Amino acid sequence: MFWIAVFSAVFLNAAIFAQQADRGRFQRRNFALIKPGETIEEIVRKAANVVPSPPQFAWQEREFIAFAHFGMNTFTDREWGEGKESPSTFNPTDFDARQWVEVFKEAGMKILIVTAKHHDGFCLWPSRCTEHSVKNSLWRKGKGDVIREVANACKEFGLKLGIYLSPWDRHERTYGNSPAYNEYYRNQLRELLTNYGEVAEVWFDGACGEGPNGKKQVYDWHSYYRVIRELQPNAVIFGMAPDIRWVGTESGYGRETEWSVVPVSLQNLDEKAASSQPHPADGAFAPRDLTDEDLGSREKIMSARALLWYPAEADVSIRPGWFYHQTQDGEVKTPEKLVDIYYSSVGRNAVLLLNVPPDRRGRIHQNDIKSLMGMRKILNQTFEVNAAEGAKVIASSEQKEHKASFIMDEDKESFWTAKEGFEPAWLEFKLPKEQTFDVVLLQENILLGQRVEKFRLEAWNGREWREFARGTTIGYKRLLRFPEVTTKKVKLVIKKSRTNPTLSNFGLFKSPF
Ligand code: FUL
Repeated sequence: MFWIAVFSAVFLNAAIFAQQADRGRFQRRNFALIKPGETIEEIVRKAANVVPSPPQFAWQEREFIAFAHFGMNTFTDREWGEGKESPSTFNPTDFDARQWVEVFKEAGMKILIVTAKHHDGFCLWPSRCTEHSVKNSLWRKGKGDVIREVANACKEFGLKLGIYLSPWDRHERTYGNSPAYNEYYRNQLRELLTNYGEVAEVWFDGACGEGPNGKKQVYDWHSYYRVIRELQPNAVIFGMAPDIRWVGTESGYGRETEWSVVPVSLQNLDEKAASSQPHPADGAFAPRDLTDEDLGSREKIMSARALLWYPAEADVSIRPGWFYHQTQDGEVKTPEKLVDIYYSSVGRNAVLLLNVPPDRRGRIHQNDIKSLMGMRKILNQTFEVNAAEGAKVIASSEQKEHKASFIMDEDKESFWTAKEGFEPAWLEFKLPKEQTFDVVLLQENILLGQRVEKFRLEAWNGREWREFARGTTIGYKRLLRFPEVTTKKVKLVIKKSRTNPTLSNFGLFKSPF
């Protein structure tokens, strides 16, 4: 089914904090305000120094997230339920959350987001707010709690828990009576964010199929954010929310040029107010069009009043539907397709949210497991050996505390940066011996901001440098694929950057194909 992006009332958070990475010299923040009359150079410089908040950074580093659509629709064979379904219809025959989480862990996923409530309003936990939940089902004689079992399994296997709580509710009778439903929704959030330990992500879906003559609920998003900030201060909020933005498709494919810093419009906030509160801009920014091909170029930020670190999450299902349907057992995406999606999401500065819907037993189907494991195997084979390991690195310019050699060391936090004003910058990697590769990995140190706008890669063929790949943005992670290259020397030329570029990681890999 499709996400209906109704972003009219999205307001954005902008936490203020100092970045350790910069030894406290600057107060770096995940937003910047633009004053009237600022030049494009000043705006570009500001954009280059906007950084993720600590929860946004932690989320980005997790890279690959599992989504589990499970609920009433699993048993009615639908994608959108009506809300009139009897709770007794929900009856998994062999429910096993440990099996889900074990599979997701093996696949390399770091968070599991589960549909606590989908649009039909049926709750997978025994909510005190409604009778429409597992407590009135036959499953575990009404004593079951899917969220509890999933949360426990996540704890056991070391995954973080995420919650999808659909704002659109086709069962709840207060829906459409705005204040009453807002209260209902907040109470449900409270239950989920209090009783199940740490929650790493809350997923706000924008879908509503009520149509022009349907119920009109005005969501009080700000009050929802307040509940989340209070109860789970380290959680990120996705979608109709301040922290994480929808990439704009449900295909798993992100943009070639993906800026994590995007313009947002400003609503009643001044710099002083922003600097004095922990979540100053929850409710202060309203984003513009978030599905455009170009969101963050110089042209786009030029006329912005405010800029925000607002990174992309790419959601996609392993099957045609979001929920399990037996008829789709033969349509599970192949390992090769999933690998292509990985390169086009994680490899393009987004986080991948892959939906793998449990079946009517309450388990992950063997076909899905096969594809996931196939994907993992290809990725492991590809990224096992970095052909650039041991390379000697020289740079057109480097800072004393951030030398070119730091790119190749084991320390994840160390990085290279050029001196300011020394663009275009280049880096030369002298490999210990001749190597053959067809994948390159690049990572900027986003704790200082996202900066690179254009780069190319060249290989030395014994006589001259030959270009073999090029790109625009890098961001947290950029992966590029190209026909095999064999060489002893590789050069990265950063043709354009918003300010002195950084690089924290570089890799050359050979895919198994
Ligand atoms: C959409 C929903 O309508 C779908 O059912 C699904 O949950 C998807 C992830 O988001 O907006």
